Amino acid sequence: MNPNSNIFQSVYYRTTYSDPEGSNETPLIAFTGRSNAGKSSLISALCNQKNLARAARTPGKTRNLNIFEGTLQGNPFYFCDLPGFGYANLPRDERQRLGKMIESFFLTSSGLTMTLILCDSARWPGEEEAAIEQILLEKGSKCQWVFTRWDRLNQKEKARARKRWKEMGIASQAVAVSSTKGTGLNELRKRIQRTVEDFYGLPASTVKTGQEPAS
Ligand SMILES: Nc1nc2c(ncn2[C@@H]2O[C@H](COP(=O)(O)OP(=O)(O)O)[C@@H](O)[C@H]2O)c(=O)[nH]1
Ligand SMILES: [Mg+2]
Repeated sequence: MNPNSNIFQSVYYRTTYSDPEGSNETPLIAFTGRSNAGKSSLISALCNQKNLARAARTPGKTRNLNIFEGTLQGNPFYFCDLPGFGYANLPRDERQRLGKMIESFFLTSSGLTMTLILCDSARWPGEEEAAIEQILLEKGSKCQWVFTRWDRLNQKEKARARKRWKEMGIASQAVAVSSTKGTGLNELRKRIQRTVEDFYGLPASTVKTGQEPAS
């Protein structure tokens, strides 16, 4: 096997759901965060496919759940690109509809196995992110903090961000990523892969994921 191959290379766009329904037979990995947090870019970068989530890349345009499918040793898994919350330019009704949809997704989606909460590294997580984390904690569902656009921060800002994660008690689980530079992507791939392997009761993979660019 090519040592640089990655299971996410074969992920493809499957469908758009306007109504979040899940099946507990297939693990679903959700990507959530504010509009513009970098969800679509991260899905494309993780999968080494520049345009994978492009349809959903105009801010505020991802108003449905975009589902992507991949397989691990023949076992399917889904990625779900959720609509971004906090998009100020949307009409109130539409914002409320989206808020309800996201909440109902987290409350009812039965296949939900892991949720990546994306937050721009230049911001602190706010009420919305905390509310999602709370729902996941109550459900006992896995939560992964991802701090995006890490390439935009200088050393001082990076140190400040790391300090803040410690204060929040999430330092050990937070992963800083740059979809443009590739920072953190292998670490995240490993964590997602492990989660899918666990779901199917597979032994942990020994596939090499390659060198991580320095952060
Ligand atoms: N510098 C930098 N820009 C990024 C990165 N990830 C996303 N962006 C930019 O941030 C904007 C929002 O990204 P997008 O993936 O559409 O966010 P979404 O609304 O959460 O899906 C786009 O202009 C991206 O090009 C990153 O890692 N580094
Ligand atoms: Mg998007």
